[in-house]
Amino acid sequence: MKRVMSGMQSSGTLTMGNYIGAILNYKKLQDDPENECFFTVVDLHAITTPQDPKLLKEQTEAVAALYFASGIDADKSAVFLQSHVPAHAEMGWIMNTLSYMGELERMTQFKDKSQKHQESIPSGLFTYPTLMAGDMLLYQADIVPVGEDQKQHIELTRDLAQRFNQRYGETFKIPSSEIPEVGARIMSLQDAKKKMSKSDENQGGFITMVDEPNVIKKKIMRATTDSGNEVRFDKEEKPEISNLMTIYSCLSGISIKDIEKKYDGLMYGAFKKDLVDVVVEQFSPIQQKYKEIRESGSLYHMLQQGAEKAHAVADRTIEDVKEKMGFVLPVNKLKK
Ligand code: ATP
Ligand code: LTN
Repeated sequence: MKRVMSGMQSSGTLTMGNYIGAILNYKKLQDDPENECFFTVVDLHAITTPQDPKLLKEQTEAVAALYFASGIDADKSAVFLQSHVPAHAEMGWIMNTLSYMGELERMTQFKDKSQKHQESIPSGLFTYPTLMAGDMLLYQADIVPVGEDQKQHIELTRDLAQRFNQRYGETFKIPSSEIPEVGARIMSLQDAKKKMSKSDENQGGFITMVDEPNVIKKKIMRATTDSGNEVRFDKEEKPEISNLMTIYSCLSGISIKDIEKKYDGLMYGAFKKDLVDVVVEQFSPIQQKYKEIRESGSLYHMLQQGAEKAHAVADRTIEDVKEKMGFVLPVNKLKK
């Protein structure tokens, strides 16, 4: 059996970038009976940037419901909230003490995100990768499905795991990232130099998984393109249309080459109109299921089921880690 572990922040509503870059792989990995999967909503990570309490609650429930609506199955996988398993915070602290300032300073996500908070950078943004390392290591993950932007964090996790193993004896599996070949970095619809991100202030830059068809249409038709009209994949010269072609390909299963053939001689307008249909067709059934889940009142129970599975693994790891580090264990945890 292989362990699979991943998470998404409840810092906004999931975008098509999250869906293409991560959820599609979650599903593929879940459907392999050789894998045991843990998928979490990382609400403790979400608060590394300021969150309104009411919004955080709503977004956390929405992200969890979207996992299920996308086909992540509560019986096959453990789906849970990070804050329901306190070992995450504990392991995050331990990883924090194991890490060096220099290696955290090199993280590109920290460099990007801290720019938005010039005057007072939240220290949680700086130590974010150590909390994330704890997430993976608690479950002894073999495979971590993520988008391209998280690769550096997983490399750091591997270093921290090796450091721990060397200092305290063999404890952690060394996790590997699984990044899709196509769609690992979906770009903003308004600025092809920026990653599509759910916390972007420019709403036109992203499409969420719960956007209505008319909103999807507006955002795609207004997406920036170059001044030409040839539907041709060229990331350097034509980054905007290439991004839209990537989205089309990932959601329809049609290869980039075949998309080029299909739209040979046609203009951007015709391509964009079809892309609207492709996106709406993909998200409509998910949105229908999402509504049913939100209305059924079963979400909290499904998350409880996930938390129990997560606890069983995470609590064992944290005890082992603490014992190896020389912590005095409470009397009811002492081995007979
Ligand atoms: P935030 O804007 O709050 O930083 P985000 O939209 O970048 O959030 P995360 O919760 O940080 O999303 O990421 C969840 C998962 O989705 C990660 O595996 C991440 O790599 C992937 N992901 C996020 N954005 C994209 C994107 N534009 N293209 C492909 N994958 C993405
Ligand atoms: N940092 C990740 C979210 C995340 C994660 C994880 C992903 C937190 N913990 C563990 C994989 C495994 C992000 O996407 N920004």
